[in-house]
Amino acid sequence: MRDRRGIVVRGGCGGDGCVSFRREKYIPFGGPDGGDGGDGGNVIVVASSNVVDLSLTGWQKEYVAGDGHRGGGWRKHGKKGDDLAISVPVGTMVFTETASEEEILLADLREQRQSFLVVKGGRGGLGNVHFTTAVNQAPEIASKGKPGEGRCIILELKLITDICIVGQPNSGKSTLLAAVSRARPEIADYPFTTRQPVLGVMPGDRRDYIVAEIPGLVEGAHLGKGLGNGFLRHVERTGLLIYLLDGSSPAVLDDVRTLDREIAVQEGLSRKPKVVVVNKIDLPEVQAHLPEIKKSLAPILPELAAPVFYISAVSGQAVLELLRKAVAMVDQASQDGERTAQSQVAVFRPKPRR
Ligand SMILES: Nc1nc2c(ncn2[C@@H]2O[C@H](COP(=O)(O)OP(=O)(O)OP(=O)(O)O)[C@@H](O)[C@H]2O)c(=O)[nH]1
Ligand SMILES: [Mg+2]
Repeated sequence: MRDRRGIVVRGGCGGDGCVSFRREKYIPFGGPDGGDGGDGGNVIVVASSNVVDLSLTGWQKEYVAGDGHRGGGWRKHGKKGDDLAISVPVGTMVFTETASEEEILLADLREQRQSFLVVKGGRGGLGNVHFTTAVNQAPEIASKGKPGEGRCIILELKLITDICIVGQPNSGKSTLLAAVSRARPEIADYPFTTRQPVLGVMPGDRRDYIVAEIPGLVEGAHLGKGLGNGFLRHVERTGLLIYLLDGSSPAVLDDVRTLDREIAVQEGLSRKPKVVVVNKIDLPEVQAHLPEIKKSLAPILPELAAPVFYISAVSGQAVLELLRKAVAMVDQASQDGERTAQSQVAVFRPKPRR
């Protein structure tokens, strides 16, 4: 999954204006009639739910819109250059880089079909009709079309999800995702089976919820261990985090602490609502240790402000209860988010001019 990419975009050149004179039988000195050139096409970035990553159309680095056509005689205006629409996944952010390598956000495409005009095409040149003056009634000049704007942009995909399952490798993230949604990620008894974020849609009573799983996080992921922590950018815009723990691990408490440390490295993630989930309780050895696990987790739950569930993603035990709670927390978080967004809306009260 390609989730960050720098490209060069360039608007089309404007078409040249035309030098032409009206020549018709019985009309002497018909005057200039050269039309204007068409404007160059614009480059637009459009969010589409049919696009899954930023591979775009291969390894192309420069995206150029169509050039405007030349103007013609009879005051004919040249055709406008074709716009170039670059389709990107929903959740793509468009940045530009300043000279000091600081990234400035230009647009955040959060909704299907939301678009952003990145660069404009050049203006078409003027035909010679515009150059007549009192002293020059037959100008033989027209202006050239302007070149389109050019710019380097960085596209970065940050998935927008409701629930994101994070955990150590092999804890059963893919199994849980497959149990709650139609997604069919690869499930296998070895670490790092999942190497890319996987999305699934979970049908709810009031709406569908997007559930995601990211590849396993190990201790030191922020230093590049395992598959690294680059996938955490996809967790930034989730409503709820599920900390999925392997109940058969010898030290479940250490696992949750490690996981929380790795998550906290990414700014803003430690404030997200969380649910701690201990998986694989169908295994007899986990059942035998369940009282110990519960006791060991007791002190960390208030720290994380998270409820805990003991489930089996394979047998489905307690999965429904987990989902009910998760959905309620997501709804609550989105209501709170709406309330803060409303309270932040700027209200302009312009005073009447005297
Ligand atoms: N007994 C039992 N086994 C489970 C359960 N959940 C997952 N497993 C098994 O644990 C192994 C790993 O499951 P995955 O779903 O691939 O785990 P993952 O967390 O996605 O692993 P990675 O993608 O490698 O990080 C598989 O063999 C699953 O069958 C469970 O509830 N009970
Ligand atoms: Mg997996």
